[in-house]
Amino acid sequence: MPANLPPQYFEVEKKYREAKAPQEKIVYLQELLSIIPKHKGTEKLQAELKTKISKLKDAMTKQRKSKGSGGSWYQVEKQGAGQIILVGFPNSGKSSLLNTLTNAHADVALYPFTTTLPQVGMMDFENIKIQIVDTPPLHDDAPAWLFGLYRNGDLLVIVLDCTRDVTHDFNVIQNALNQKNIFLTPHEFGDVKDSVIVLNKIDAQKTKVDTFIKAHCDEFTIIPVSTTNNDGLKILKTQIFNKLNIIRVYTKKIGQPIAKDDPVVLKKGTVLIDAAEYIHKDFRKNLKFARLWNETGYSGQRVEKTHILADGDVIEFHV
Ligand SMILES: Nc1nc2c(ncn2[C@@H]2O[C@H](COP(=O)(O)OP(=O)(O)O)[C@@H](O)[C@H]2O)c(=O)[nH]1
Ligand SMILES: [Mg+2]
Repeated sequence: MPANLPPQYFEVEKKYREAKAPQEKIVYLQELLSIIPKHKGTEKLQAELKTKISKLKDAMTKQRKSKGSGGSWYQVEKQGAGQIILVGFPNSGKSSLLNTLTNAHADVALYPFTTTLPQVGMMDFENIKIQIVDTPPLHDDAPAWLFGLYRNGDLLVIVLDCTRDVTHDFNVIQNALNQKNIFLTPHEFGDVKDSVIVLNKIDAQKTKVDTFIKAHCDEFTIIPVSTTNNDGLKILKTQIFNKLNIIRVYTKKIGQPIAKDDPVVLKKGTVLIDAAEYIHKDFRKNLKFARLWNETGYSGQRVEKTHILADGDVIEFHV
């Protein structure tokens, strides 16, 4: 056991040991993983936790298959180029946002707690699709699986209601997340969860949102929107894409023209040889060279296997 684990680790570990339901155990194990400082000395422990998580998940899948139901536990399988989780209080406009950004038809209501289960839609962004997950509201009795959903998502979109005190609401949300070891800003313990803050209902603004923006704009990406008149939604879509830290790479067949319609989605920072292997597992071994086209200066030049790819790159593999 590495000696330098933070005290929180042991608190959460205790909860893990006491937890009975496998889904609850998974939540605590994921929390432990996020708390562990990431360095060589903790690699073994990280691997052990990951194994425990996957064993529990396997057991749950088997149980679901044999019993036909997994109990009141919800997780959303990832689809598309990234998974966005909407986070917020009742009535902040999460379901409205899901419906406007995607083809989903989630219930929207004047009264809170309309959404009790995660609802999913796919958002078109240029030539890719991004998954948006609407969630039950965050409140004192929010179920443990809700935090599992937050933790597992690629990006949290925190939806605040401009007709309320957004500074207060944001602080409450941030505290609730911190208590579950989900941190939106750099912190001594735990990883940082990527986020975007949406100031919804900007059409009906009652409180001063300027103060909030001034106080938080250095640390956060903040986007005022209205699902009623669609203000800000285009900017929101672009920011969601930017925050996902992904790139779209296109492959071109030798002798064929460039077609930029069906990209491969990769993590920002991916190098050519890893992209090659992702596209075809034999390419790592067989790749002789590759040529690159893009809008920032390449027009078919040969590039190194360690070349870092960028959004919009077109590659021609020679094997
Ligand atoms: N004025 C205004 N009202 C909105 C906006 N977005 C949502 N609403 C209203 O806010 C209420 C709650 O919306 P809903 O999407 O159900 O919120 P949820 O509980 O977070 O899912 C509904 O009455 C919506 O019509 C907006 O941009 N402007
Ligand atoms: Mg809702």
